[in-house]
Amino acid sequence: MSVPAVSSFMFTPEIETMDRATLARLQLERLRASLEHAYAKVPHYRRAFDQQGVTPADLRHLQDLARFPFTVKTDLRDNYPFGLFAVPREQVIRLHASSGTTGKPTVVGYTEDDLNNWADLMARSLACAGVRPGDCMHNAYGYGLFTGGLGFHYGAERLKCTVTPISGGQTERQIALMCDFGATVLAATPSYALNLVEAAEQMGVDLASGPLRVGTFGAEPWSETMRAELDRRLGIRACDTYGLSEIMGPGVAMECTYRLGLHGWEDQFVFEVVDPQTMEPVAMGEPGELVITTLCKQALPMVRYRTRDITRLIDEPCPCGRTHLRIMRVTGRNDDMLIIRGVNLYPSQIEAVLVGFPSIAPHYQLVVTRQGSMDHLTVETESETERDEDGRRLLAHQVRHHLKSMVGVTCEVLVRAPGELPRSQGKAVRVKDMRKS
Ligand code: DLL
Repeated sequence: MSVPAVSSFMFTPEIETMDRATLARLQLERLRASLEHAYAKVPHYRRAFDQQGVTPADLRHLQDLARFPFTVKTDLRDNYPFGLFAVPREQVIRLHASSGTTGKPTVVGYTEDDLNNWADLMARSLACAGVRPGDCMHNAYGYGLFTGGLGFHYGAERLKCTVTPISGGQTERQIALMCDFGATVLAATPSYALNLVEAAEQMGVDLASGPLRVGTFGAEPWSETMRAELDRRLGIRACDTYGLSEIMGPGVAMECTYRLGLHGWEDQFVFEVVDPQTMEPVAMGEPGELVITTLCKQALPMVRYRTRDITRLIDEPCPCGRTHLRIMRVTGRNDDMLIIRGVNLYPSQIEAVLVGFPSIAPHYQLVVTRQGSMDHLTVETESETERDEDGRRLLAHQVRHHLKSMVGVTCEVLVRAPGELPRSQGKAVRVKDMRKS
């Protein structure tokens, strides 16, 4: 097999603090092998490279990657289920899939080396966030076709943590087990972590006074205000973790305890940020769409995958000493951006205003409708304690004003009674777009 297996590691200063020139040489060598592997084994890549008039031999410098074609989600769908695999199906020992809201799911596969490598990367990511061997991890990411549960599971085992494979749901039971087992690490989506905190408080359990120390939250956008809320109510340091199934799952990038952006593991991936309109690379530090190329994936190499995630890259040194580029917190996806009366808006901007607003519970859903030729936004949120309808109307009025002045958007606000909005069991559904129906 042309793509090398990567040796086992946990905390790897020789990789994570490698000087950038050596890192670039390693990337170039691995990128060549990965492009050759994709070109030789995947008809889709051969066709796409040929159409663009490039072959792997054209990659002389890392910058030459910009000459290669992008890969998009529909390429996976068009080649459903296994058409993008670069190894015979018999060598693929695990499948995951994401539930497409429309059409076919996207299927991803892993060889034994891929799984080994993923567990190593997850162990490294967890260590980066301050998790240590001997920690007790309560893993509330969903197990199954979603990559979150098993990704964190094998990474934590590799780091020699004790793992509770609880998955999502049965929230009250989860709290009892967290207390009984003395969980020190919580792995969950931030919206489910919030659901857990709230349920614990209702049960009279103060998780903040227990042994919980680290939160590794990701799989959906979340604001700094939400982070402060989770830190306080859980008594932890919450770190952001980023990944996507097409690239591997979780373990693509992770915050260190300084929390100044997520270290993107550049020995495994090449990160680019492009202008989503022109598709040209943007300058370092400028926002745009994140594009990722895998360097070591055997079963499913990905060349310039358009993530749709909006972020920026930072190449300044981090106080932790890691030299890998930092991916700034993903604020939203291209396709999640709402345009309401000419204002561009991500749900996480609304979240930042609602979380921490006095008397408002940090739960919300955005409903977009069309009224005539205008898009209309209704923000549904919840009062923490107010059951009286007039009281909630007054609160809605205040929230509406605050949103107008902070985000610049005119919208309707409905404040529901405590407990009325649906709670997240995994990834929260923040936007209900009724314009298409
Ligand atoms: O969400 C993998 C994952 C699991 C990441 C557990 C972190 C923790 P997908 O289901 O394929 O994979 O969804 C990937 O989720 O393109 C982003 O839009 C979003 N996303 C993931 N992590 C973050 C994050 C997993 N930290 C899609 N912040 C990505 C914002 C995130 N958005």
